[in-house]
Amino acid sequence: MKKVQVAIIGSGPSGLLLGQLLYKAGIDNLILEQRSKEYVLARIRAGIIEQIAQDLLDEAGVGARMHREGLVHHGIELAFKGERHRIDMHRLTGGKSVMVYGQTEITHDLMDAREAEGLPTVYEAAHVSIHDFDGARPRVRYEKDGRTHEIECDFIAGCDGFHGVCRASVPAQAIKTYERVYPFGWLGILSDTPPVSDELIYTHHERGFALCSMRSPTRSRHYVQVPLTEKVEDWSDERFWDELRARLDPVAAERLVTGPSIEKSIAPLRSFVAEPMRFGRLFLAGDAAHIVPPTGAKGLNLAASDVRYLSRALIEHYREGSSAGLDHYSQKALRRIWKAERFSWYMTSLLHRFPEHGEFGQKIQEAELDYLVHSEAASTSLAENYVGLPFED
Ligand code: RFL
Ligand code: PHB
Repeated sequence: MKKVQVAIIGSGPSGLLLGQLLYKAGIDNLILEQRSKEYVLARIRAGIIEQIAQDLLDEAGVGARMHREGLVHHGIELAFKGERHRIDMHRLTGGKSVMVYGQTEITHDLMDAREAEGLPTVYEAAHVSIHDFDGARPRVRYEKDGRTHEIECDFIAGCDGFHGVCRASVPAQAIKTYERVYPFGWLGILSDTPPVSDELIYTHHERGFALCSMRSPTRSRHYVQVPLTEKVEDWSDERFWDELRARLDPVAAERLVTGPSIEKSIAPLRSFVAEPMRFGRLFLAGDAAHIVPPTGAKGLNLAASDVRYLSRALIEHYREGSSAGLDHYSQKALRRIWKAERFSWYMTSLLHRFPEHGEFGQKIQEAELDYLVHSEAASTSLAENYVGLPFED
């Protein structure tokens, strides 16, 4: 039977980044991915990278293109009651910033580095299943080209996202989950049009939330809040642009440049945490263990921070024979996760229209936004969470 030190399930950002960091430390690993490489690369998702995630990509040796092509952002804009207000994150956090660089590009860079080093990834691995992770010799089984393969490993890293097989393989009595499903989703489009502004605009409006984001000076990413009953087929590009324009402040609406969409999709919004994140020799990381609504731009960044804890713990285990890092992984990661869950829930509650909250709810949101942009203390709290809280270890 084939053997590997760490079997990684999933080639999203969590799995790829973990694989690269372990490889750099001399720990051999195999990635099993159920989809094709092209499918994984076609998914348009996150776009805001915190400093800690940037540092980790540098550590993994894949940060060069991000530093060349990414856009450094020092602030964000909050719009409500038809006016925009800037939150100067750089000043409020003593010099911190975030990077605008697409998850697709990060995935690309990590896949290229993995290929260049000749590290193994099995794409289109069907019926992946994990076994004996509560014992000393876990195994992973999958099918490929009509044959069944089995791999023995020391550890399994469950980096297979929210719908993956790893969390689902844990006995129900060993895991507790916490969840909030929001009564709306985000309809997003990608287009080769210049961004409305140099910085992201998060807009509160009685018609619903809107976000103007970007991938480059010539490529924009926009979102509008829609009810969960909406179907993407019912949204022509024109309808999308009209709805977005109706929610923007007059200056942004005037500046909005429209064009054909390259991608259009609806994502539901959810908060979710599974505790713990370790089951014997199985460790969950990223979306496999938790989901945040995208309003705080934290999903990908949390995945990176899990991988930082997990990679250090595995390296400590192999180098020093110590299990301390592995034993504390779940507790340390969850402490950070719950703070990002809180922030993402807060930003979602602040900026979206909740029909059941009525006009009173809308007035409270406007009062909170007014307080937020005029109070140094409240702005600082927002800024330090947005750029990413520091590690506490
Ligand atoms: P991923 O990226 O979901 O990758 C998991 C990988 O595992 C594979 N997989 C399996 N492989 C083998 N066997 C199985 N049984 C498997 N089951 C699944 C999947 O094919 C996939 O390749 O998780 P990871 O690596 O933890 O990364 C997390 C981030 O992708 C995620 O947090 C963010 O993208 C979340 N997210 C967003 N975050 C933001 O910060 N800003 C955003 O705008 C934003 N938009 C989004 C998002 C997530 C979305 N999802 C998950 C539906 C938009 C969407 C649509
Ligand atoms: C994005 O560019 O896709 C994006 C940016 C900020 C968010 C969510 C998504 O809060």
